[in-house]
Amino acid sequence: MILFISDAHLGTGSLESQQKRKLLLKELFDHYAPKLDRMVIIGDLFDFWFEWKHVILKKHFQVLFWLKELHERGVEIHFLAGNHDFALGSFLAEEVGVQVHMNEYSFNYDGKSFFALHGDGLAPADWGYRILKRVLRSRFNQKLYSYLHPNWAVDLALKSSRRSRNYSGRRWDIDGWAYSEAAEKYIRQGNDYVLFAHNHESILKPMGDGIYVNTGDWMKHFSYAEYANGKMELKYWGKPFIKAVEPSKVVTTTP
Ligand SMILES: [Mn+2]
Repeated sequence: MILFISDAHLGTGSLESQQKRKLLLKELFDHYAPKLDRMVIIGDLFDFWFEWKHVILKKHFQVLFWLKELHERGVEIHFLAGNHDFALGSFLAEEVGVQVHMNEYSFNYDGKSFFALHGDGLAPADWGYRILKRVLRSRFNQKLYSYLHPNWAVDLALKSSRRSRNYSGRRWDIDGWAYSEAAEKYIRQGNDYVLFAHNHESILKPMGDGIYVNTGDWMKHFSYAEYANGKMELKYWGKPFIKAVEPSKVVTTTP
């Protein structure tokens, strides 16, 4: 059995909502641990990740510990870079035991082929972001950033992550087709299952000879995909945070 999950954006939101999201993740991990072969985290598990030579972010300790536990129980864990947690260093692989993928992760399982990618920058209109992505991901700039003191380097990053979410939160309805189109392309190339994340929309859609899945998020939807016995399913782990809000206060989903 494989589980696909993404976009929990841990480290953002009120402390109460962060704690609840973490505990729900723990519930999910405990529920699936005995039967799970593999877990694929399709990016943005953390709203921000950076590791200095001797320092990591303490607020993610709990979740990292649970991931390590899962790994020790025999689950193969794959961690794909998102646009919020792309600065993946050696800590995750060496200390937590997860396998890190900076871009896509494709693999075969039970005779089927899977292609997973966070999907930031997929939409053609995102050309500006694609340039920014190269800047953010450059080794040189990450080195420079690492010279900042963590106390305020992290605050700075969280501020800019909030800004990027406000900025990009507007266009998802327009860009949805770009994801479908990209999924179709990868299915035509022979993948049975194409999985994207990033736009916080939970989708499972048959396409040609394959299936396109978007794992949605763990902020609003608490959705994930489960693959077992030749079947892919989109599931929801309860919906504890969906409250009725006045239309003027509806918050756009936050990629
Ligand atoms: Mn994202």
